[in-house]
Amino acid sequence: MLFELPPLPYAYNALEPHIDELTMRIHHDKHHQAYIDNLKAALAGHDKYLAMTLEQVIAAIPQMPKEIATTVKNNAGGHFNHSFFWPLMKPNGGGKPTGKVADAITKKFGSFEKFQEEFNTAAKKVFGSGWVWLVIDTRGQLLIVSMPNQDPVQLQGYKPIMGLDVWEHAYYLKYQNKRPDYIAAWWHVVNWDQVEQNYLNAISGK
Ligand code: MN3
Repeated sequence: MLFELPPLPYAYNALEPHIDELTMRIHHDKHHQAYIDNLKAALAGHDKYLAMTLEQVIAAIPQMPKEIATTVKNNAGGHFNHSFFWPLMKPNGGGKPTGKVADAITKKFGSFEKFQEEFNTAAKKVFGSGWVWLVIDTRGQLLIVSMPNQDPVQLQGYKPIMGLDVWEHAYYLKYQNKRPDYIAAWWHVVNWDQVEQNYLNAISGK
């Protein structure tokens, strides 16, 4: 069985004070695990999909039987998105991007600060539960996109570079209704080395 909870690449309290320990424990151990459990349940009896990688399952969603397609999208998306999200953060992260992704951000958005502003605006505007993503499109162009629920950006033809979970479960214990405070805090834990790696993988077609 390929669908398993990846361990956090740091301690539960490592992102304090920006992201609190209890939120990380519940978010990782309960919410992420639930997506995996629900994905397995939805695919039970559909052996073809159980033999696939998570990425292959996501790519196959448009062709899936109607009775499982939405459940698989929600939960395969949830599993992928969260697996992608944890390494995007690290203790003593933050600052500014470096390398090729930094150049691409400056080229596309004018400056890192303008990119950050646009990303923040998109994150604040997500209505209800969802994510905001920095992706590349099929031409390799950087783009900021919002996705509802756990909808995977791959189904829109994008490759993810970095993403921010703005579901209330990601911040409510510490920040309650103040999503903008959570977004501002999150920049202090961004792992720019991972963002650069994601960008290099994406543009090289990995
Ligand atoms: Mn989440």
